[in-house]
Amino acid sequence: LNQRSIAIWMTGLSGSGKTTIAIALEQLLNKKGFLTQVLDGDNVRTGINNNLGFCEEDRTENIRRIAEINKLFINCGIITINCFVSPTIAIRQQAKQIIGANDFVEVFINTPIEVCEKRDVKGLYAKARKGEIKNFTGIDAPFEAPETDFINLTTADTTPSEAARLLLDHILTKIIK
Ligand code: GGZ
Repeated sequence: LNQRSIAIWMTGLSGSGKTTIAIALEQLLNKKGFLTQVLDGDNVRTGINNNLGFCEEDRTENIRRIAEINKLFINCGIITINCFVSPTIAIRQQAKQIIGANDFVEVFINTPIEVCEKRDVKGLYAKARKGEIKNFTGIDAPFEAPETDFINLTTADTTPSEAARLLLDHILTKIIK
């Protein structure tokens, strides 16, 4: 294999654009011949983590298991692209510690909550405002933005494919052997 594998760890609010950027990045990487695996709620919370909810303890266990899954992919040379809210500094620190700081690139998908709420792709913000969903990140559960050692991507003024390009430029030197 002509690649060094790492975990790309995207954090951000629901609807911030994590998965959209991940898929765009995956296509760019695949075109260059890199093997990738996108991990997000749709393929992890529906399966291996389907016994977990959104209280702090369950989120921590969600991210712990995901970090362990990351190690398996990295071990066989596949670049992982993670799309999890992972709302606190402590929860992301846990992931970084399990995966190893050398193989961990943190990316903040920095979309203001007003924009996420306006998009409301899944109608979850409306439900959270009505109290039909409790513990919703940004509404009645915390989100802590990264403070150090992260790549900042904005989406209000950048298209997903532009964001993916910028991200690719950041990681290319890390993944070429
Ligand atoms: C946050 C929630 C919640 C609550 C359901 N809080 O936009 P989505 O739908 O697809 O992304 C959100 C996803 C968050 O799951 P994660 O595994 O990324 O969260 S964490 O890292 O905190 O464990 C959203 C949906 O699940 N969702 N309820 N209460 N997001």
